[in-house]
Amino acid sequence: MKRGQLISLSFVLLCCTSPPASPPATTSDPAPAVFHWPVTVADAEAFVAEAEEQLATQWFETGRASWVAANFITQDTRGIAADSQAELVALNQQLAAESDAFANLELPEDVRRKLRILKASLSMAAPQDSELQRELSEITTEMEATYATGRHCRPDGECLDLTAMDRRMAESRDPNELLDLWVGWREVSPPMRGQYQRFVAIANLGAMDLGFTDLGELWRSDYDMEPDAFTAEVERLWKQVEPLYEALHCHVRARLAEHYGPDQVSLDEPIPAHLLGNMWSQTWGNVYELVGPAESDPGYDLTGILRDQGVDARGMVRFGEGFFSSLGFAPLPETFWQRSLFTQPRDRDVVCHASAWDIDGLDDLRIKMCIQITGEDFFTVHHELGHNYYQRAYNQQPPLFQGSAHDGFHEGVGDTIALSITPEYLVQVGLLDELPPSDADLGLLMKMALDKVAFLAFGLLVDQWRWQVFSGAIDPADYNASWWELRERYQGIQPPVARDESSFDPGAKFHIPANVPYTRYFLAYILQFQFQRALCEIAGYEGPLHRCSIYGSQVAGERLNDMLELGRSKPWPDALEALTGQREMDASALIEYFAPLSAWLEEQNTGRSCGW
Ligand code: X8Z
Ligand code: ZN
Repeated sequence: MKRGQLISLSFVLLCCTSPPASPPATTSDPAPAVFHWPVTVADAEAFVAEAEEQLATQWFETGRASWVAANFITQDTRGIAADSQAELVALNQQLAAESDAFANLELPEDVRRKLRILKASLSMAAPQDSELQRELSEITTEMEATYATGRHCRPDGECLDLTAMDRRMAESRDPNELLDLWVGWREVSPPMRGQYQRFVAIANLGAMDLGFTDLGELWRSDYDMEPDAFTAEVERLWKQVEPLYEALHCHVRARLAEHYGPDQVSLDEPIPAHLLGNMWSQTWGNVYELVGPAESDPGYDLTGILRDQGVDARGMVRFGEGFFSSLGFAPLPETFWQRSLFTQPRDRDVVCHASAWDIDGLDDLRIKMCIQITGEDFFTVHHELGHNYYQRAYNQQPPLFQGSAHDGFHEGVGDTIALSITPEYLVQVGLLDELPPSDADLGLLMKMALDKVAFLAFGLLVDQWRWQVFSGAIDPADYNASWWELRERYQGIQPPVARDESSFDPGAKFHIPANVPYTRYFLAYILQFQFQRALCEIAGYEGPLHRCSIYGSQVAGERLNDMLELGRSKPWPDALEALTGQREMDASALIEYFAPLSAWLEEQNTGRSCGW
């Protein structure tokens, strides 16, 4: 989502999905709407129709400018993108303010819903002052460019970008090298600290102009419920999964302590953040070989298979497309293959963080990703394609309903499909010769838990931090300390070296400089198991949830499409019900999926002292 990533309407943007848009119909007129008092239902309908046309035009423009800026990072492309984003912010803000004129009218439900979306789906708001709008756009485009062009030069003189550092973090087991990479990447973010503080101040003013207390409340207002109820909902879901997270943490810490020794990992302290195989310790699958059950190895390694078979970046995307086709979705348009970026260019900087784009609100779909030939990126390719297929499924909706039921749905679709990448599926598509023995299940489940269960704590805490930053509960003088308090409280990790306020470690994670809300991923990591359980039932699968693949099930594809094509035309519980029959988000499918592993972890952890 690009077009909206830094911008406002979140349906436009979903980190990684771009704002929908239609090709420009007419040149829009930014002059404020004038209504005669008293306003009527017909005025409201006309206002919404005009707003949709103006927004669609601007999304299209800003989408193209942002695409070019992310694919060719230069001073000029940045300036052009910032100009265009400032225009979009101004338009959003103006329309959202004007929509207040209809607040007291009895309106048809779809009009009322569109007016609400106009206000609450901004990921960034700006006051109605063109200087401040421009400043806000410049800050966000510059922070994102700083992140995307960051480099770290190692003691041996070699300079690495984030893609290369990610790879080394995944593969290296040398604590000194890991520490150098971990500290080195965090040198990219101190220059963002002042910019971020200013960003918060301006964006909060914009949110207040719209009647919210701060930007965090605006973000929490886009879930078809009161913002406080949403906060409680997130907490409820976390409580469902917290015991499983703690059990996994306990086991992983014990095994890392065996490998690295008590000098590096202490059994009653948080785990040092550089030892978990990921720059942000957000997924731990890369340390599988250090912590997996010795007696139950999965017997295959997807990275090795892809490399042995000579599958390249495009080939990985073709596998993803093939999966969706097997469910009955139409193939991706030819322009997708022509316009997407699949590999990191050697001669220029691009924003490598993976994203999916919808440029025209019809079928100009693209992904932008510096694909590495790894099992991890095979999953991320499916994640991105999930955004594109969702975007296409709702392209018949009017512009303000082109978006997901809520942002966690957008993030969860591709991941749901990727849950079907089971050994059976890999055999079916010729990536694996024979099925591993069924006693390999524990190993497969552990690998999955290291990515999916470990992520939950990180997925939660990023916005716990931002919500408090936006509300003022966290003072700018404590940005870094408060970040590490939350990292310790939720994830049970600690920085490998002392950190202080000369650093700005939150800025070393893409979604902070790019201003992409993060609770969506926490929700997606729960929803994807709920979606998968429903799809497996629909496909007629019987057996343990973790062995189910819906590959080839057209009936499952149809039901998935029923949910996707609704876009955001209905409250999200309606969309959830269309697929699962349930109206509440619920982690019981995730718990069921990992049940065999939970039992094993409980045995392993007997006699260990867990917690931190
Ligand atoms: O940012 C992403 C996607 C694009 S929406 C690659 N993800 C989060 C992250 O990388 O931090 C997917 C999982 C979490
Ligand atoms: Zn995504």
